[in-house]
This record gives sequence, C-alpha cells and structure tokens, in this order.
Amino acid sequence: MEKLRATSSLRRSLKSILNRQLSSVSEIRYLNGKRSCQPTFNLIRDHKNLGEANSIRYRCFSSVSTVVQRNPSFSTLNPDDISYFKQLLGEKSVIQDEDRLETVNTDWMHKYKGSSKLLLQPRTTEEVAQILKYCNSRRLAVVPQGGNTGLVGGSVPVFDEVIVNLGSMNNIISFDKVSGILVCEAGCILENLISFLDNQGFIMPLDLGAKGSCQIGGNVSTNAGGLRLVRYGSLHGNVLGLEAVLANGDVLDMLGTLRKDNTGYDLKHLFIGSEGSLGIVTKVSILTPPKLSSENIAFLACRDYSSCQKLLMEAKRKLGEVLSAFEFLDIQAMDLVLNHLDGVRNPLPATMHNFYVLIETTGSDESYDREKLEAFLLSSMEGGLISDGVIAQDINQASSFWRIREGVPEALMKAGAVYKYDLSLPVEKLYDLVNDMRTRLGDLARVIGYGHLGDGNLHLNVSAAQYDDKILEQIEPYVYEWTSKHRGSISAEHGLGLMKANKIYYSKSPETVKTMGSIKKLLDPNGILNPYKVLPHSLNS
Ligand code: FAD
Ligand code: 2HG
Ligand code: ZN
Repeated sequence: MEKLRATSSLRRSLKSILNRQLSSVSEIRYLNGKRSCQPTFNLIRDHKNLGEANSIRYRCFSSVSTVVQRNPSFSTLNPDDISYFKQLLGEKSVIQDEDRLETVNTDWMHKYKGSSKLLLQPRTTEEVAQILKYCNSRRLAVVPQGGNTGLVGGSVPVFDEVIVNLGSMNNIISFDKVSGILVCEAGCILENLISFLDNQGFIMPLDLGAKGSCQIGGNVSTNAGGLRLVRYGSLHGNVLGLEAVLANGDVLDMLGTLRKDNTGYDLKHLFIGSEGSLGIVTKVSILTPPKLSSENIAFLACRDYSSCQKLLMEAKRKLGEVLSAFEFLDIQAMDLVLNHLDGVRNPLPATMHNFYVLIETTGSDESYDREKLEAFLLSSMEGGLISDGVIAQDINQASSFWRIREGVPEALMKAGAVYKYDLSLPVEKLYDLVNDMRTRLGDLARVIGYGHLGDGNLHLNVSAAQYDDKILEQIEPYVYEWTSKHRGSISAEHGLGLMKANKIYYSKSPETVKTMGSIKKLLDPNGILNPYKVLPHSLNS
C-alpha cells in the first residue's frame, strides 16, 4: 500500500514534469565557433628572455615551461615563393594582409599564436598538390587548417609556417539517397552538410558545438567525437573513403564509397585523426544515417555522480536502440553557462542540482519512443536516480537544452583563463579526478567537469581569472599521471596538437610512438607537415 501510494505520487510528479512548459525559449542558434568577446588574457607563448625569435617558450604547455625550437632545416619565404603561389592560385587566394593573417595565426581559445606571413586558399586538389610539392622542394613548413576551432593548438602555426586553409574547397560532390553516402570536399562546413542532408532526409553521424565553423576535413583530421558518438560510433567507422595529398604532392585517391573493402591495408585510417601531420585531406566520403521521425530530449537533474553513472547504465539497457546522446554537466558548468551566456534559462529553475544529464532518443515511432522514454524516466525517478527533469515539448525547447550543453566551452572562455583536459576514463572513476583536482586547487581556481558521459569522455576544465604557474603546477603532470594510472587516454577526442605532443607517452607505449615516427618519416621525410605537433619533439632530433 505504501509503495503504491509512493508510486502514484511519483507518477503525478513525473506527469507534471513531462507537461511542464518552459517559461521562455531561448533563441535557436548554434554557436558558430567564433568567440563573441575579446579575451582578457593573451599568449601563452613568451619570447621574453630567450633572446631569439627562433624559439618560443610555451607556458601552458607543461608544468615546466617548454622551449620549442624552430626547425633550422626549414626555409623562410622569399619573393619568388610568393610569385609562384600567385601564379598558381591567382592573387586573391594568396593572402598577406596583416588583419587576415592575425585571425588565422590565432586559435579559437586565443591561447596559441603563430607568426605566419602567408595564407593560401586552394580551390582544387591539384592546387593543394602543387602547393605541397613546391613547399616540400623548398623545405617550407605548412599548417593545414580547416575552421580553426581545434582546442590543442594544432591548427595554427608555431613559427612562420605557411597556412593552407581548405575553406574554398567546399563543394558537395555527390549524395546517394539509396546508400546514404555523401561525398564532399574537405572544406565543407559541418553545419552546411547537416542542413544539406536534412533536406534529403538524412543526418550527419557527427555533431558538435563548433559545427558552424569547423570543416569536415578538420573533423576527419582530428577524428572528432562529439555529441552523437554514443549512437553512431567514431569517424573511423563512418568515413568510407578519402582523398589526401602527401607532403611530396602525390594524391592518394582512397575515395571509396563501399562499406566493405578488404583489399590490403586500409590507409585512409592513417589520415583520420593524424591532425594534418601526414597529409592534407581534400575529399571525404561518409556514410550518413537516415533522419528518423521521432526525436526526444530530456534535461534531468541528479543528486550525485553515482546516480548519473547508474542512469547511464539503465539508459543503455532500457533505451538501447533509441539512445542517441548521453551528456552530463556538473553544477559548476551549469552555473557558468547561466552566468555567461545571453538568453540561456535554467530548465529546472526551482533549485540548483549537483549534476545535470541530457538524454536524447532518436527513433522511428513517435508514440512508442516517447512512451519508452517516459517509462524509463518514471522508473529512474522511482529508483531515486533522477531528482527533477523535463522533456522538451518542441524543437525550440530541444534547441535550448542543447544550447546549455554546447555552450559550456563558450561560457568558459568568457569566464577568463581556462586549462582544458579531454580525457577518456573508466566511467566509474571519471568524476573522482574532478574531486581530486578540487582538493588540490582549493581556492586557486574553479574546476568544471562535463562531457560525453556515454562515451566515458570527461572534459575537465580549470577556470581562473588569469593564467598562473601556481595553478598549472597543481594540474600537470598530476592529471596526465592520474589518467595514465587508470589506463585512460590523455586525448579522448581533441587530438594532441602542440599542447600534448610531448605527452603522448602517457597514453602510448614507446614502441608504438616509434612506429608512428617511422610512418611520419615515410610519408613526410622533410617533416614539413604540421611540424612540432602530434609527435614528441624528441623524435625530430
Ligand atoms: P582545425 O581546428 O582547423 O584543425 C584541427 C587539426 O586538423 C589541425 O591539426 C589541422 O592542422 C588539421 N586539419 C584541419 N583540416 C585539415 C585537412 N583538410 N587536412 C589535414 N589536416 C587538417 N571536438 C570534438 O571532438 N568533439 C566535440 O564535441 C567538440 N566540440 C567543440 C566545441 C567547440 C565550441 C569548439 C570550439 C571546439 C570543439 N571541438 C570538439 C574541437 C574542434 O571543433 C574539432 O576538433 C574539429 O573537428 C576541428 O575542425 P576544424 O575544421 O576547426 O579544424
Ligand atoms: C565539447 O564537448 C567540446 O563541448 C569542448 O569537446 C570541450 O571545452 C572543452 O573542454
Ligand atoms: Zn567534447
């Protein structure tokens, strides 16, 4: 009898939750990846006391500041080089304008800044091939660049590397409605591909907060994970083929559109996630799933991390075939979003909760999917895993829930200086690190935990008014050692870039790194492609 009463009151409370309308709907607007505020800090690189422009001290780069030396075997640009590129690409695609160079030399976080004097914007694979062939013969170092939304200092030069931006190669080449296979150029912006596919009744298997700026070539080159990986898997599974240009200008046509092809080594995988260090990706063929008719999204509150974890296990079991996202943010992340982003409202305003979970389901039967989600939420409430929650009633509410989760990186930028760590960890351990960091840092900085819980991917961010070596000393190498001890990855989805090139050994064995070095040497013997990134600097000497 007791139990029945409890259950019926829970049912009533769930019903009221499900029917709750948000008082105001925030604007549907996807972050376009560009910051709307100027940073209050600058540089992390510091020429001071070094006495030479050929080395840069990267202060955010490890607990002890590290000096990166310009590779002396690289040439510097001369007027003949500029004439060659102008003749090849036309005046308009050879950019030396200081303002434009400032933008492409600076990363999204305004944390890394190069001093390139040249931006090239090729329009065809042949042009990319000619650029690389020439740069290789002249030993001019090159940074491939997409939307420049990378978070590890990989997309901007370290010194004076030539920037090759793929943004002008933005054509959709073909779309096969029967197979769902999209073939496009590398410079297509992810959000444009999403819109194109939406009109065709399909979706991209990849979605991320930077969709308004990042390019598919950049996504492939970083093997970006994002918000839907829990459902559709990684780009290693969804990219069916690609075309890439090697450092010597050779074009590798691996642009297959087959699900199955076991003819020899599958070399495309080398380019997925190699962050522009092995070649420039110029075209991509990708398998896209059909757009299903019913999407539901719930914004939930949990009392503690253990409840989030149990909720995930339950969701995998009970929502299995319809689950398409399982994201979490802690109270600090929520607080930042509410305080720093315009127009964002708390969907659960009665009180702040320790944790928030966003669950999305995607399926083909509206009433069945909704019932399934409601039944899951009810049983989770009965089991005490959820303390409050709301299901979006329409697309605007759904967007406003996503805005909260996708807005965390932007809110962090607005809050001041930020140290970012992108870690794969066993789900049961994942939040222990956040707690440990809070203990270590005390009042020095705020520690924020959020991310793709469904994939065991924690985004640990440390936010402070300004960069401070005292803070960094408390974070590194502790975070990397902790991750390594738990057999995690120090880069779940953002890559290594410049930030973590020297940290690779925390997640990879020396033999594996040595083999990576051999592959790099084979494909790019002069090391012109994205130097100082991905692989440890010791491999270059
Ligand atoms: P860039 O930043 O320009 O470059 C990234 C790297 O790829 C560089 O090393 C560059 O040299 C190389 N590269 C770029 N294009 C090419 C090419 N055509 N050929 C060869 N190399 C190339 N990442 C995630 O994984 N998941 C997320 O959920 C996520 N969310 C984000 C949210 C925000 C707000 C921001 C700012 C970033 C986020 N990121 C996320 C990181 C970033 O957006 C991704 O890594 C994205 O895939 C980078 O694409 P891009 O076109 O901006 O590449
Ligand atoms: C996300 O999931 C991105 O929002 C950014 O990967 C993560 O800001 C970060 O640390
Ligand atoms: Zn992420």
